[in-house]
Amino acid sequence: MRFITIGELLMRLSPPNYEKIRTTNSFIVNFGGAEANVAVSLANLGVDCSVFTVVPNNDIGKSAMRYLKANDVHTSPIIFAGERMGTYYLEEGISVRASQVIYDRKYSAFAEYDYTDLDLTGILKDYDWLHLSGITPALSNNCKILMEKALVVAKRLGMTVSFDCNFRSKLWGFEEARDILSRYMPYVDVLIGIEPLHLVDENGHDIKDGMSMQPSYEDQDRVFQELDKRYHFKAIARHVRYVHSSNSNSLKAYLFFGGKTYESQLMTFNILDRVGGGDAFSSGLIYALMEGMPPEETVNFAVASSVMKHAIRGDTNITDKESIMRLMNNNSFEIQR
Ligand code: KDG
Repeated sequence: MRFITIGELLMRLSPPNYEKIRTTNSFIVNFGGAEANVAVSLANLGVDCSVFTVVPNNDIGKSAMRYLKANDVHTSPIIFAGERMGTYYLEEGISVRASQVIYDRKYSAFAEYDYTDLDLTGILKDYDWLHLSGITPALSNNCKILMEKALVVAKRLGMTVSFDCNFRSKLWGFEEARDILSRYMPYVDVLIGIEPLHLVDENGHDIKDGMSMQPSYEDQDRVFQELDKRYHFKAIARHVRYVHSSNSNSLKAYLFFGGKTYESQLMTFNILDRVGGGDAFSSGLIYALMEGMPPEETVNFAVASSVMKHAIRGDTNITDKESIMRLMNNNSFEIQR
């Protein structure tokens, strides 16, 4: 399986030792971007991965390329153009203090590029799997055009398309996101996350009504079944977080596969760096689906992959399959179902 993702690669700047952005004198450089995070994690699991993005042709763009190459991600589809590398600042939270993200990505090379004449068929034709996320269309009208083209081309080429809704309230409003992302669903095979999708039944009622952020198995199953009736996904998955403090969470996930909903074990863990936990869930899920793991194992592998990321500094799950398996099989975690 050859995997490619399309999305903005971001430079991350974070003060050391839980210092505040306001008072620090130095920043640690990492690279992130939700879609690239998935590619880097998958490449570390041994999958053949490429990223399509646009970065400026300067030393910042080159440093970002070095990061991808160092993680065995192919960079050949990447375009060098524009002026600005999308950047974000991360102030890590601790104890009672929440973390803080400040985006500095407006007018970035990726957001500003004109994709109208881009030969996406030429770029995607050699790949089997395309991963996209709801962050890209939030960035600019050019990026909305890119998303629509990518979905249509991927379907025409018979690729498997995974899509992580990844709603970012700092980038766009809930209603715009809901309307645009809902239109993508007929092109998606593997859906990750269900917010902010618009899911109404024949009577115009939202099928998510009454469903809490921490749903019961029955509620989750009902929504997955309804979603599947409409779009016939290959798989639908979401993870559910239980926050205990800034530095301690529990995580579990639900997977809909072959007409049935599976619930993972609940894993409780301490947090070193929470950023990219959702992307590590996606990479674990995609990897398990590519490998043809049974659904019970797939959902547990995806959760363990995300849990592992929380113990790694930076946005990506730089780890191997054996470490995730070992974590997944550690019986000290509470089994829910
Ligand atoms: O999911 C992790 C991402 O949030 C991080 O890498 C930055 O891509 C990013 C974003 O748009 O928030």
